[in-house]
Amino acid sequence: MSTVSPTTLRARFARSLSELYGSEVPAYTTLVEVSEQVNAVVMASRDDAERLGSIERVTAERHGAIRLGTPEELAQVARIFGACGMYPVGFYDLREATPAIPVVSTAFRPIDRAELAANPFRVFTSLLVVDDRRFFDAELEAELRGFLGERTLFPPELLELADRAEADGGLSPADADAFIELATAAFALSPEPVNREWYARLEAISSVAADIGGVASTHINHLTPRVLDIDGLYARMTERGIEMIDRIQGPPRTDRPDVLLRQTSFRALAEPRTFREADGSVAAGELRVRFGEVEARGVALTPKGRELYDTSGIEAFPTTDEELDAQDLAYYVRDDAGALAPIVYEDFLPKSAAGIFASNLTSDGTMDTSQDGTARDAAWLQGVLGRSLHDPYALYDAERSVGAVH
Ligand code: OOG
Ligand code: NI
Repeated sequence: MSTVSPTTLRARFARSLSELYGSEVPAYTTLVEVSEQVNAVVMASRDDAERLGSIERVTAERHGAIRLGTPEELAQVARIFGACGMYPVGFYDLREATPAIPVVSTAFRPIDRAELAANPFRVFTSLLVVDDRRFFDAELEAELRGFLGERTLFPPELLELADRAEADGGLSPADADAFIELATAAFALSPEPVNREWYARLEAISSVAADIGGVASTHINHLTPRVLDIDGLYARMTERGIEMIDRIQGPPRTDRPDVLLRQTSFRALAEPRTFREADGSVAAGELRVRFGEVEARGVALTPKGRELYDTSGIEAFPTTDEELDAQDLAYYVRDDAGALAPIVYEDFLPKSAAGIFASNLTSDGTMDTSQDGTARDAAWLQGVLGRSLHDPYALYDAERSVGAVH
């Protein structure tokens, strides 16, 4: 019997989530359509339109964002993504952002170039830091732990299928169907009533804390298509009357080679949700927690290039691939003809992520800055995951040292 490979599971999972999210957030479908139009214009007008990835890759390319409450939930989702050939890469501490968000994050993604080319689906995954005293006092921490400890985000059957896929390098067609269905359903917006008082208490501290700890399930927060011209996309969405956040996050537009990642977003319309009131009655209401985002990707910067970007900005960069390579500012390999081929940036930017989180907050929340934050780092996250947490630079370095692309 034929086996459905992790690569196929990943491509199917990305498509299935895209269908789900499109049915839940219609503006997402508009964003995907406009992205495809913009990509068609770029393909028709630029000879080097595919220098940062084939049009097939870019058209299918999505990143999702999810938010979890406990280390156990994070370890479970790592098994589900592992089944799809997606591994944790990078550590992001969003508590260092302004406004501070009480989460630490990683991104699950394929790590080899061939897998990225086949389908680069990645998911920015955040974990609430319930014991950070700047946000949650001891009593609220205990209540949060109690609430989160009682919920089950991922059914046992889904986790068993995920483990089987990882152990056997894939699933039978029938198991693959079941896996995709269960994995997609785990990220659907739940019709379960939200406890109004509990949600409001958390929301006063952080809307992200309320989105995570105020409800008994998780959901896809956003699903982001990739465009080849984000300025063109921004203009077209604005023309259609969709209000975008006021700027594009990441490097500004320049004539230089595109580097890192540029992103922009719009706030989703209020979504209807049901609430359970203090007297036990159920009432209709709405929440605005999910939004639309789009991104454009450029060449990955080396640690030296990243340092230059963080301290001096993009205008300090040389204007050609040759110079970027010669000064060891960005990652390239040589193709068979000896020409430089960019290694695409496959990760996220903490400042942009903070801006994306912030664009979607109803308030800055509250924080007790007289308290110390709880220490969290990559080693801690790796312990929670129970599997290697990859360092993005190590992956880019390895790719460059392997050499030529064919
Ligand atoms: C994640 C925000 C970060 C990005 O693209 O930088 C992010 C979230 O809102 O959960 O998705
Ligand atoms: Ni995002």
